[in-house]
Amino acid sequence: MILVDIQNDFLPGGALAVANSNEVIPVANRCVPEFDNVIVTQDWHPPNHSSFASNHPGHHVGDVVKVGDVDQMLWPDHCVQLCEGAAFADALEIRCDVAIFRKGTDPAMDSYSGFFDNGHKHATGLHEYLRQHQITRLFIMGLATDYCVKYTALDAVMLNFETSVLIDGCRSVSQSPEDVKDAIDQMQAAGVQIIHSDEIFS
Ligand code: VGL
Ligand code: ZN
Repeated sequence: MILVDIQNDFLPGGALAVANSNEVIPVANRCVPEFDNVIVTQDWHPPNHSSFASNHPGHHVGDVVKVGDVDQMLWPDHCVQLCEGAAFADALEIRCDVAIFRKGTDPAMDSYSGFFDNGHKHATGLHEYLRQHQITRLFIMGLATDYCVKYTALDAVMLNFETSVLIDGCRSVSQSPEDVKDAIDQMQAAGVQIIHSDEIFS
């Protein structure tokens, strides 16, 4: 199971708060004991990261700029390396030896997916880790449905993993139902199974 970015800055009160995101924590805590392998991704940006609007004078949060040849949505400063906002949610019950894959560490390139940066140039090591552990089936949940969950799930099916997203364990940045449906449709069209976490208890 892959828990995507369940970090303080994405929780209510955080720098990039996702509405109702705290509700994913009990879902994660209920599911985690069912899996032999639990992996977490961690958004982990340097202070000069190119996804921060503060690093683009004259631009604002929500603007889209070109960084190299990649479109970059601008965000508030969030998940800065070693800061409290980048820490995992206190209430998240994960073992201290859980496998952590950090992403967004290159100042010049954002990384929504837990597998690759947005330019698909650098791998985080997650694919290699899954191969080494002979894992072929993935269950993904976390934050946010329309960004890091979506891109992680899309890369997972592209890499031929049998991939399910536990949708009740996800919350989205966008509060527009059309945007959420669009993210879900994109995942399903690519071959991601969208399921409820209850379906893993059988
Ligand atoms: C995320 C925006 C910026 C996410 C991370 O975890 O979905 N979204 N950085
Ligand atoms: Zn980020």
